[in-house]
Amino acid sequence: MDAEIGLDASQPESFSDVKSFFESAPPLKNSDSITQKVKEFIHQNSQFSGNTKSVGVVCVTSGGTTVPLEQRCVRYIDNFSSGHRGATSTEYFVKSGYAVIFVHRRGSCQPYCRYLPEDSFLEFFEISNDSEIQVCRPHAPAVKKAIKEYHSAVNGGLLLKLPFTTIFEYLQIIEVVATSMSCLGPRGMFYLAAAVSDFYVPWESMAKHKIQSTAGPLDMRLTQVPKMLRILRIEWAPSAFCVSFKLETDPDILLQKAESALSKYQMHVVVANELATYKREVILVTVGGKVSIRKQSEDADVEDELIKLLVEKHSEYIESCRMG
Ligand code: 9Z3
Repeated sequence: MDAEIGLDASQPESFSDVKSFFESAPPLKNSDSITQKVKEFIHQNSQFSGNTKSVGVVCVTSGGTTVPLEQRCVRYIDNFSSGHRGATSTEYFVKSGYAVIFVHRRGSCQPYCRYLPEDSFLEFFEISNDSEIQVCRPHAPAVKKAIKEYHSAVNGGLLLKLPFTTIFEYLQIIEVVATSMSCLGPRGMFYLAAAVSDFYVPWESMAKHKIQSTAGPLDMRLTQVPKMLRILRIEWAPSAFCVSFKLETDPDILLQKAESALSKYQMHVVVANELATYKREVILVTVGGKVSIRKQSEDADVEDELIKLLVEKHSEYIESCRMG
C-alpha cells in the first residue's frame, strides 16, 4: 500500500497536494454531526487525572478505502482488507482502558462480532414454540459475551464508530478526528491499520455517469493519493502518538520500507506485516529497534501482545512528554 513521494524532513511543508485533494473532494456528508459526535466523545474522555475514565483516546482505522471511478458510482477499485485487525485491536484497546474512535469501512468486521459467522443472525436465533425469537442454546454463551462486552464499551462511553467507504470520506474523517484530538496532546494515539488507497481519480476528472463499454477498452490515469501521515504529525495532531502499518508482499523489502516510513513520516511506531503471514506475525519497528510478535496458539490473537506493547510504549511517551 505504499507510494513514495520523497518528502524531505528539512523542507518547510506546504502540503499543497493534501490541500488540493481536500479542495476538490466531494464534501463529507453529515460533516457537522460527525464533528459534533467526535468533539463530545473526546470531551467526555479527556479527564485523565483523579477519577480517570480512560487512560487515553485512540483513533483506530480499519478496513479498505474504495476509489470510485464514476461520480454516480457504479464501479470502484477496492482492496482485500477485512477490517479484522482494526476490530480486534479495538477490543484490546478498550480492555486496556482506552476510549476508541473506530473509523471503519462500512460493512467490514466490527469489534465484538468477529467470531460470529456472516449469517450470524440466521444461525444464532430461532423461533420458539410460542413464536418468540430466542438464541439457539449452543451459541448462547458466545452471543451473550459479545452483546455484554459491546454494550459495556458503548454505554461506558469508550467506543465511537464512524463509517467510511471512499478514500474521500476516509481522509476527511481523519482530518476531523485528528484536529479534534489535538487537544489531548500526548494522550491521543493514532493506530492506522486501514488499507488506504494509493491512487485515485480526482473528482473533477471523474466521469459523471456510468462509463460506457461501447467506447472500447478503458484507459484511465490514476493520481497519487497524498500521504496524510506527515500532515497528521506536523499540523493536525502534532503531540499525538502515531502508529502506522506497512504491508508488503515481498519480505525482502518489508523492513526497509517500514524503517523508511518511520523516519519519513516521523511515526513513533511502524507495524510491519507481510501479506502471507499478517494474521499470525507482525514486526514492531521503532527507532530503538525491532520486536517480532507471533501468535502463540491457534486461539490467540496477535493483537493481544501487540496492543500490550503499544500501550507500554504510549505510556512511556506520555511520561517523556511530561518530563519535557
Ligand atoms: C495493514 O497492514 C493491516 O495490518 C492489514 C490488516 C490491512 C493487513 P485486515 O483488515 O488486514 O485484518 O484484513 N494495513 C496497511 C495500512 C496501509 O495501507 N498503510 C499505508 C502504507 O503501507 C500507510 S497509511 O503505505
